[in-house]
Amino acid sequence: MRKALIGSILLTGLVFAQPKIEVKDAWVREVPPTSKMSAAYMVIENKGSEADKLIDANNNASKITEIHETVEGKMRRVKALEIPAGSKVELKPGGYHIMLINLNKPLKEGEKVEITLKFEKSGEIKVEAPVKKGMGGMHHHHKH
Ligand SMILES: [Cu+2]
Repeated sequence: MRKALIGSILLTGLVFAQPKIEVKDAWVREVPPTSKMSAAYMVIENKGSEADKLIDANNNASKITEIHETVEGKMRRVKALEIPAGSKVELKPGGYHIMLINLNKPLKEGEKVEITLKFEKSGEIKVEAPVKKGMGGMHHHHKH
């Protein structure tokens, strides 16, 4: 409310403060046939003037989707991932990631996973993430 008010005064009422989310470079890690889990990585950029939060995710390759972060080699679930105004958050091996749990089938390079990200203010954003062979970070990833 206050932000909107200040914004409208500063911008002579033309623009209200709002987030503008863009997702790019999404990919999912290829996993061995025995693995029931994988992870998705991407860059989430907020080009808007207000922060937003990633609050949920879904995908068509696994039964469960969680937002995770890796701290000191261990993964833990996070409830929400803040995307501050005018900045970007990188989901990458060893850091934040979207965890795909109970895969419907093993993921092979060249396939695509459809991921739906749900933001608090921006709503749902769908991305197509190609499956790629991961580089590094794998070791951390499997130490659950
Ligand atoms: Cu994880």
